[in-house]
Amino acid sequence: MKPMIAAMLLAAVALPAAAANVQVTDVWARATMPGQKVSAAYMTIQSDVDAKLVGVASAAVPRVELHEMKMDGEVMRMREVRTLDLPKGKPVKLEPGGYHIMLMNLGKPIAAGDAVPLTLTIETGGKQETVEVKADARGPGGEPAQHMHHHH
Ligand SMILES: [Cu+2]
Repeated sequence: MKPMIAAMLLAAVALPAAAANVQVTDVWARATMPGQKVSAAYMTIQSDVDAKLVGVASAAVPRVELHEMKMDGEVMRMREVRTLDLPKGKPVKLEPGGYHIMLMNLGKPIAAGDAVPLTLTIETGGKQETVEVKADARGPGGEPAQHMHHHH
C-alpha cells in the first residue's frame, strides 16, 4: 500500500507543473579586472514549449539586467530588454555581441573559477517558474573588452 501512495503523490505533484522543461547550458560569466564594477554572463537556453525569459537575479550580484547589444549605425550599443522569447525547441544563445545578462554594481570582483549563481524566471502561458544556474567565471581577455566601454 505504501509504495502505491507514494507513486500517486509523485504523479499529483508532477502533473500541475505543465511548465516548460528548460535546459540551460554553457553558462559562463566574465571574470573582472581590478576595479571593474560590471560584467556579463552568457548561456544557451532551450525550452521544450514556447516560453519567455522574464527576469534574472543573482544572490551574489546587487543588480542584474537582461541586455541586448546591437549595432546602431557604427556604434555598438546595449539596452535593457524586459523579456526574451524562447521559442519551442530552439536554442537561444546569450553571447558576447548579442543578448547577455549584465552583472552590475559588483561588490567584489569576479575571479576566474568563481561560480556566479543566477536565478532565471521563465514564463510559460502566464505561469512563472524559476531556474537556478551557476555561471563559471572565465578570465578576462578571451573576448574583446569593448563591451564594457560604452556602458550607459
Ligand atoms: Cu550590457
